[in-house]
Amino acid sequence: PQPTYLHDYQPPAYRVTHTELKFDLAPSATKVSARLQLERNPARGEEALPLELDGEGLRLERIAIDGQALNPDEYAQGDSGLTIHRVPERFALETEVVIDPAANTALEGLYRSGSMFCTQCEAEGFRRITFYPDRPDVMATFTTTLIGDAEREPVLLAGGNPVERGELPGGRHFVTWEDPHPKPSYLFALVAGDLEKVEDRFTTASGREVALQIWVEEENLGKTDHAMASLKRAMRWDEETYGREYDLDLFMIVAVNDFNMGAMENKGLNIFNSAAVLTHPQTATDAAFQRVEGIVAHEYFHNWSGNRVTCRDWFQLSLKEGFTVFRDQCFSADTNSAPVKRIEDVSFFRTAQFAEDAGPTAHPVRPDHYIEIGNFYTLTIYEKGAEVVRMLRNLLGWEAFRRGSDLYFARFDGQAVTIEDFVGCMAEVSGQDLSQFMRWYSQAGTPEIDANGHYDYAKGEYHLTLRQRTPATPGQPDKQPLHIPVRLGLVGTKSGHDLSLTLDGEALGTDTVLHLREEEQHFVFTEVAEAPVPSLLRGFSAPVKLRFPYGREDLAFLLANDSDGFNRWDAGQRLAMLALDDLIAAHRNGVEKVMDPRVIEAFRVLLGEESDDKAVLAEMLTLPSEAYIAEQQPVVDVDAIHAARSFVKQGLAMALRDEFLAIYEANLSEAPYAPEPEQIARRGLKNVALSYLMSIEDERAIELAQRQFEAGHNMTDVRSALTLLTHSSRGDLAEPALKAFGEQWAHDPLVMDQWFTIQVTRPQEDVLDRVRFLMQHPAFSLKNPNKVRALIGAFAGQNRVNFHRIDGEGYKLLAEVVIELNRLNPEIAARIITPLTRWARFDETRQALMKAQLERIRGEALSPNVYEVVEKALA
Ligand code: HT7
Ligand code: ZN
Repeated sequence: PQPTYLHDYQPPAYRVTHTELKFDLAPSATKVSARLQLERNPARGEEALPLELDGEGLRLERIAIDGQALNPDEYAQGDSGLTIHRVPERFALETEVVIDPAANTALEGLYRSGSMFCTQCEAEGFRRITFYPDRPDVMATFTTTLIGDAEREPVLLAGGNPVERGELPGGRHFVTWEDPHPKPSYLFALVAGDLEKVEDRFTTASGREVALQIWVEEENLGKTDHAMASLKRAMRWDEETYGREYDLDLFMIVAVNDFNMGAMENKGLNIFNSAAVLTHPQTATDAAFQRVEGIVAHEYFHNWSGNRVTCRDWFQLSLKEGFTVFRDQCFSADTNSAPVKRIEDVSFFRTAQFAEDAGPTAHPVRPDHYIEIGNFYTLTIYEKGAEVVRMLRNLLGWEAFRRGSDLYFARFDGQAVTIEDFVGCMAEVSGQDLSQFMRWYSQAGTPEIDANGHYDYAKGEYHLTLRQRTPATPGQPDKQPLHIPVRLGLVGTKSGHDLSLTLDGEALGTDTVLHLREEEQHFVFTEVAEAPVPSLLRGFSAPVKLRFPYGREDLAFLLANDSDGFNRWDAGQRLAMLALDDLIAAHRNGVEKVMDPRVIEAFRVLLGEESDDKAVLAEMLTLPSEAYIAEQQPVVDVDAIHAARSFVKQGLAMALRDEFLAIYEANLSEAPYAPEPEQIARRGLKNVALSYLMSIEDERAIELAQRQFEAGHNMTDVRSALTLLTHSSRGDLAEPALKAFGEQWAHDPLVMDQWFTIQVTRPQEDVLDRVRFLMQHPAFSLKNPNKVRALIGAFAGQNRVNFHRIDGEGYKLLAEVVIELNRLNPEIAARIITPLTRWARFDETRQALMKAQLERIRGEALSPNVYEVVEKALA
């Protein structure tokens, strides 16, 4: 497969002004009739160019221009599309093709999910439906007629408004939909099946009535309340925060069980992975409730940031995804606990995106080439893209940022544009020079800042030096300095308060943003009344690694005194990391491990605090994950990391048993379940305390966990308890609970996903046999992406000690799955392989074992998706 390059971009030779589609639905032979109104694009000059259409796996039955069937010598058909050698300046192209949705296991284009028909067209799925210029800069209005069996597919949905429906002979019926907003093909969608709807209404700020519908299979009718409430909150928030109103009379969400990602923002007809929309207190955890709220909002926000203003080409993917993730993060922060949301987002980012940036598939927020665009729906495009937008917000301030956003939507409404267009609006409204800032989009890798500071007692000055450097990434050996906003405060060691900041004679308050532009910069704060500890990169003001030679006392001080909630948490993480580093070294050297009393004392203080933010406290009590610890090690030693982290957890549990118990008991509640911040925080804190107590298999803790499991009050508590029982060393605790849970929920696929994950993330050594055993379970299927993620993804991504077994059996299992999935669902195969691509981070023995499995995969006939990833991993 050949790469596509950004620098080769050319506008389309022909535009489509209107698209008319007719689907005669049948599982193995759906007939798709298309009538495209086309015209030459003056942007490509006067010359009459051939018409190139994308198309894959289509059986062409008819092709005509302006009603005249084409002769075979007037066009050429290949594996990836069709070329018509000569066409008029303006014309109607008619095609009829036959496709096989039942055989479509890749879940791109039109496919079957159970007995439903549904589509996924982003990024390049539409070409599996009909011949079309399947690129985001071709935008057309759509009229879609769906014909289905009146009994099997009583519901026929597409984007826009329904304009006609009727009966047809042979028990068939049809519905015609019209979408008045020009859209690219990737936003096309249809769903057909036996579905039920839950309906609500929303009145927009300007007084328009919008019907809101969530379509589900009948058994899921009781699981839509939270998604509907989230949708309405998101609609209001986007009006109030960004001045954006919804623009159709109808907004539909459909839940499907087989879906490659979380959800899809198709115009007027969002299609959701059922895991991203269905919730019920008995079946979904607090985390799932929050995830649903975030994803519903994300897809809704795309209606403006993505649909009304879309991407010129797929290199600009972060234009819509980075901006929309930033918007959904802010929405969730406003709706729930803002500091906790930031802590959760950053701890995920620093673990997973930093690892991507340091691995063989590292790429810029705007890549300059790809083989398979499906491989670029990454943490870099989404999450780092959001961090880049957040930096813009921080550099400009909210008001100017909002004006920039207004300008962007007004100027480019109905257009397909570039990242320059977006940043250009921000520069225009603020008058700031953002040219150096643009490097964030073109340069891959995680910048590292080395900070150093000292206090000059005699002069009352604090001197801070910042040095930046971005390590080389594949294809980018040399990096340029970036424009980095470093937010900071100086916390007085005597007063424990933020000190006033004066820089170059200017008074800046107690919290400011430094603009780091050079490789090295010195800042001298004057009139600093007492010796401070610097609180750097507050709120994670830039997606960088910041090093500062903090002592343990400094960190304990910041943990107790920093006014920035995020940095207080971060100081606790840094303190724990110092202790963990020592223990990892001790484990490696076979030296006895000793618990650092300063960590115990810091935790004792936290546990004794009358914290009014229980959610933040729960985060502060959570040790850095094994994955995060691994990120900090030059060579990852999975066993030492696991041993060190368990040792710290057990040490804290032993030293602070009574405090954890008191926290657990103080946060028990009999209140009916609600996914509200205050309740979520209590449950989170209670379950963190229980996890410490269970780490030492304390008899009282076992009793509490069993009672919590059996009480079955809500899935958050049940899942926490079941996980702790299952992950304990006591088979007599695990097996009866797993059995009871498995039997109780055998009918619910989303709960069974949790049952799989809990089992395959056990630390016990025999877990690999269990993974293989569960792969044969009737509820498991390699064709269902949720099942693959719940079982294989969780094992390879979350069970680090067992996936990285020194006999290589974990790697072998993953390779077997990748080889099978490469045939069934290349997009999922190319994602699930990720842990193997990180071989360079491990010891030589594991490196060899992992590379051997990558070579084994390379020996297969590979899809472009897996080929691209494997080639990069072995380069
Ligand atoms: N924009 C959507 C992307 C998406 C997708 C991409 C590739 C393959 C399948 C997919 N399903 C959805 C999701 C989003 O970011 O909102
Ligand atoms: Zn998105």
